[in-house]
Amino acid sequence: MNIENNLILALDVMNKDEALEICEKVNPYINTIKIGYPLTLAEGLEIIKIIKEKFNCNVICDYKVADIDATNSKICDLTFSAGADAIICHGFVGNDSVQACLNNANKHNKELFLLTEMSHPGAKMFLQKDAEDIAKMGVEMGITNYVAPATKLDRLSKIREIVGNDACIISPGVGKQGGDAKKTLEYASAIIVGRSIYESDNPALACEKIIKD
Ligand code: NUP
Repeated sequence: MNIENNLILALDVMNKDEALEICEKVNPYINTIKIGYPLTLAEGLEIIKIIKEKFNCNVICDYKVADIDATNSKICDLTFSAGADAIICHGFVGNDSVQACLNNANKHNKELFLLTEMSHPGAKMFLQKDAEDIAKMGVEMGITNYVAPATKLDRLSKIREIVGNDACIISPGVGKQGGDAKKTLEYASAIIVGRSIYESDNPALACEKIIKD
């Protein structure tokens, strides 16, 4: 996936008009939009095509798919059929569940991102201890796209070491969660930024600042 300026917008607003207004403002800087449950539950899966058709951008669906294989497959099928270019799945559920997502992404000729470790403080409680094994599992499965935290650079660099330099790592946690764009990009292929852009009085300027940083 070609990610302009190595910057992905996390569009976690909860209404279509607001979402489109922000997309319009950041359009000169951003060609990859990540949507998640907030916008999808508010507006339905149709929002994927609406955004794609209006802005000709990549849409990554951050649905953190984490169920048994059969259910994962259905979730991916609906998401890709709705037009998504990529979906994010959890790794802690194990290789059969992840394989179902991978198979479905391949069937649709779309991409899968494997979430290894999360960026929030609570990730230390359970997920952190298994994150390296999750990344190793991804490599064994032939997965080339990962999500890893901008808030813990030591962990991000460890995951980069495991998945190798050719893999694509997208990294959330820059800005509001405390991560630094420039330092994160020493290890990550692209950063994911939400609130620091969409809550800004001037989302375009916020993008510009992040890119120039
Ligand atoms: O570990 C993760 N941390 C994280 O923040 C995995 C994620 N997918 N995210 C998502 O990235 C989160 O749900 C939100 O959509 C975005 C970060 O947004 P913000 O903190 O920049 O507002």
